Amino acid sequence: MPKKILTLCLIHQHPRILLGMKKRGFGAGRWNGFGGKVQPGETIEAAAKREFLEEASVKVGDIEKVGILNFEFQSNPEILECHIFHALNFEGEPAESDEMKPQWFEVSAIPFKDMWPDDIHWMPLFLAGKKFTGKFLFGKGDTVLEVKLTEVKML
Ligand code: 6OG
Repeated sequence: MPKKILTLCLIHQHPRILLGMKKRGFGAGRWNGFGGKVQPGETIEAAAKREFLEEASVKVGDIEKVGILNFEFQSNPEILECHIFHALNFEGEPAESDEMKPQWFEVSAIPFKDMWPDDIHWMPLFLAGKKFTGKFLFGKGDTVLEVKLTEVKML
């Protein structure tokens, strides 16, 4: 089964969280964290930082891996292995790029209906500072057919 490694990095400074509206490509029209594909020869952490800088002009400092989620699609044999990070500090003012339009949200007003439908499952763990692994199976129209989510102590 082919596998693609992706990063997803979020800044959560309670009570706010930085999300970006994806303007093009996979997941366009949805709010999400920042990230993308890991390039050959690059560590996953380096990819997470590079993508944040490219997409929002934000230089993240310390990042902590908080989740690994496998996304599977009925219509596609390729598995997306998404490494989720919490950025603990950053430099720079979030700015719009060709790919993302960043915006701060109150955590009580996260726009789940305009996000990937897996987010509502794992975001409570993320916001509570928990670590997790899991698997989501998506069917037609990106409906979630199967959810496996486990809290873990270490990643
Ligand atoms: P590019 O391939 O455009 O980066 N991503 C997902 N994020 C969530 N929350 N749910 C999903 O469910 C996702 N699938 C992919 C990973 C794609 C970006 O979108 C994230 C990357 O940050 C299926 O470079």
